Amino acid sequence: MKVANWKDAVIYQIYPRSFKDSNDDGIGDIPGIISKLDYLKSLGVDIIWLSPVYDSPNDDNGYDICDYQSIHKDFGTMEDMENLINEAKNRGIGIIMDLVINHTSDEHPWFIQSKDKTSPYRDYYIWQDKPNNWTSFFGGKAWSKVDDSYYLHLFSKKQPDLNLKNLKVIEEIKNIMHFWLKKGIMGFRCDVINVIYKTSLANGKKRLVLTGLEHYHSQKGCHDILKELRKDVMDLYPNAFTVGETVLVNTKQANELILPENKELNMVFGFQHMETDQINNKWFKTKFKPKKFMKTIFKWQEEVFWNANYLENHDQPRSVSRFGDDKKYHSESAKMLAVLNLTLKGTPYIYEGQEIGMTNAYFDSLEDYQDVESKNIYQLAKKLGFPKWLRYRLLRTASRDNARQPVQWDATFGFTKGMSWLKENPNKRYINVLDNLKNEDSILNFYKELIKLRKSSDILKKGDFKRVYLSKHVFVYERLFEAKKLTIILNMSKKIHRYPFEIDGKKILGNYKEENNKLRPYEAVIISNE
Ligand code: TEU
Ligand code: CA
Repeated sequence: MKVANWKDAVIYQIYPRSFKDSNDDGIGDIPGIISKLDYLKSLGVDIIWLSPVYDSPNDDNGYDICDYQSIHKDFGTMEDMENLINEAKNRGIGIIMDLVINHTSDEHPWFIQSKDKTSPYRDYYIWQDKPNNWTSFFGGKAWSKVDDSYYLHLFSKKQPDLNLKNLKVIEEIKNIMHFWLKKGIMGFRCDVINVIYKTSLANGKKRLVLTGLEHYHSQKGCHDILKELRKDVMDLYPNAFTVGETVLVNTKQANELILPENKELNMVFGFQHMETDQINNKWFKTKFKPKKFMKTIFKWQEEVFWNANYLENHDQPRSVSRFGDDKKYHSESAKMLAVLNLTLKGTPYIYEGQEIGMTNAYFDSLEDYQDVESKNIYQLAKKLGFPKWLRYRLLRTASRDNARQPVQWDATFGFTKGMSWLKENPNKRYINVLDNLKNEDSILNFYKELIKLRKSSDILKKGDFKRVYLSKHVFVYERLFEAKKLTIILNMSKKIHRYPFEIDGKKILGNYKEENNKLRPYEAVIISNE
């Protein structure tokens, strides 16, 4: 069956470790994913973004790769992977995989050999006699010592940065991309792709986080590499595409990476909307302000050539807990966020479990957290003298484990019959796929209805975006295509609000006009002018 192209598709992210376990070892795996392909098809998924399944010591749950052309035994075999690609294709579902080329695992044979100063692999990585003052995304210094040398790692010390100035490394990357594209995948989600090129290793300007950023953020050398990978690899495969994960980019920098005439990436995940409820960095969360959030989303809709629209992923807290209300208005706010996610201009991305309104973890013990970033930050906070209550707050509000609890398939759990690698959420009793499938008014069935609407609508797939109204809690925007128009009204609060103005048209979703022009808490309405 034909797969939708990336501009018309609805894309679903699978974090394989937490999706579905087929052999009860407590870890999600590829046969587990295959067993859920019909579920994904019925949801309306066109393309799956599969987070890393390659061989890895799992210091960063697979984002530390030690063999790019392999499958980690926890996830299955290469045959399983080929089977997944084919079974998905038989259902008209494409697959993109994670391309992690900023760094490898320190257990990759390249790095092991590079520790020898005379090895031809020495300058596959970035070695110096002494460190500069750069700091890591995961807190602490960005350099670690081996013998009498230091190597750069922008992430964990077990994720040494590759040297993308080395043409041999570029050739290795091309081979990796060809290897997977030849197996029939549709492309790549490119991990931290705008920090891969370090123009200089000079000391950076002192920053609270990411000292050194100005030497590697969105550099010209990065653009040159992306143009080369596009020309020498991606363009050889029809319908193949790339979506870049691009930290700290503004709309101008996003466009430089995705404008068709630049021939680099097809789209990028920006973070600016994800940074509206924090002070300086993700660990210092502030109270969510819908207006600040939506102002950023409107700006990206108006200024960026084509958006990759997402509200959560394996690194971010759950959107219903963060931007909605996972207590009193759980269903209403999850549905309102679904309307936002699926009516914006650009390709919508849904993260596993978002379609049933899975919530943050709310772990009550430190031992429950598994994420390397969270553990590093907790220890750094302890070293800095943060009181225990504050250290816990950092984790409860911002740990990536909030997004990594296994998918709740039924009220008993349904993910595994073994001991899950990460503690499941007790709210699985009432937030789970099976109950959602049975309840026609569920969040899951609302997603199905919305995805069907989106895929049948040229206005939503191709139409222009126009902001109409932005207030403290109520937001109105239009999607326009030829003479057709959809007006989307969102109440992003617990309060009841009046409609900001009369809107003529036919309600195609929501309860417009049946409540004498009132918007109920977390009400979302779509009105058509046809
Ligand atoms: O994340 C990039 C990154 O900067 C993350 O630290 C993210 O911005 C932050 O956690 C937001 O809360 C990518 C992958 O998505 C992440 O899972 C990896 O840990 C990281 O790169 C290193 O590969
Ligand atoms: Ca398993």
